[in-house]
Amino acid sequence: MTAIWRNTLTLVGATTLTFGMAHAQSPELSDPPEIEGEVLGDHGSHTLRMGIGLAESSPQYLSSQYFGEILEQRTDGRITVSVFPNSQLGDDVQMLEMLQTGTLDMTYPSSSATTGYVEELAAFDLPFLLPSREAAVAVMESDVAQGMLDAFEGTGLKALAFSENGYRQLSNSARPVASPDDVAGLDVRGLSVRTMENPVHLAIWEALGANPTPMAFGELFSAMEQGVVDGQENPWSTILTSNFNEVQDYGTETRHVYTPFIMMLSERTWDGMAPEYQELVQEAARQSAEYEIQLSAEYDDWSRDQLAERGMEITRLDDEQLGAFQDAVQPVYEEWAPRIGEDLIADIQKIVEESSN
Ligand code: KDG
Repeated sequence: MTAIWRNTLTLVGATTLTFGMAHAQSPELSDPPEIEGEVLGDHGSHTLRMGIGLAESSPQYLSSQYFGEILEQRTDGRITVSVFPNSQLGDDVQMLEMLQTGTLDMTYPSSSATTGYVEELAAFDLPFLLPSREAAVAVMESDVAQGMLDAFEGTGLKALAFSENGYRQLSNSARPVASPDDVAGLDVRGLSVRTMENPVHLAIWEALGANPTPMAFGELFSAMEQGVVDGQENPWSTILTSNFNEVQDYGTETRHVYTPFIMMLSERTWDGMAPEYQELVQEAARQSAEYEIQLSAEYDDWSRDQLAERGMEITRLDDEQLGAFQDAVQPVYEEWAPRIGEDLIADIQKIVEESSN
């Protein structure tokens, strides 16, 4: 199995020809950690189908393959995982519903798509709350975050682990953006920006003067291609691995929100597994989440530079410019902090502070 996995990485790491120019498809990626631990006894067979929105070259897909490798190796092939990329099986919201009804085993949404189940998760949608990846990881590893995962109990969803979607950046097809005024367009109309189906994200883009449109990720490429929306916001790695640069000329490093992913299993599937298998699935989810965060970090700045090489005009903001975005989104805190919970936000801010000491 390890050999197959390494082949996959080699393929992903290979270069292909795009418009006559050679572009690397991925940065130098760390190998997945060795799979350790004994092979478990026979508790029946499970084929887990997992749907995700992102592409085969994404850290999410690669680490989900590793998750499958762990399960396969530790059960002598009795548990296998098939990962369906590119929203083939639906978007985050639909796939969560499929997990509840038991028509799909697994999905791996942004936390932002799950706030209808566990409201506290909307804390992660607050703009500029998590200033560094280290701080974000400290929060995701905290008891506060574990409490959010536990709160899914009874929803039909088993939340296994947090990992990294990442810092979201603005891209658009209309103009370079270096300020909220560029988003709002003083002499021209404001940018229409696709957001995830999440009210805090809508509030952010309204505060910035855009015309936000919630939309499923799987519909986004063609919506941008057809000019239904001017832009969107996602981590650089998603913009690159989903080829958004083919329809988006401008990128701005706004880092306005750090979004986690949550690996999810249908509670029905979970309940149908022997306790020993449940423990293994939980452990494999944590191991693959750690690997996903590592891959995502390796992809992040590299993806931005690749996008620039492929012709996207990238605007990086200095402190003053970033400050203008931070000031403009203050109304989001005023509206949402009391609803999400001031105490919860204070707890998260404390973890952030401690992580930078
Ligand atoms: O697999 C995850 C994707 O479906 C989605 O969460 C990506 O951040 C995302 C978005 O903007 O919808």
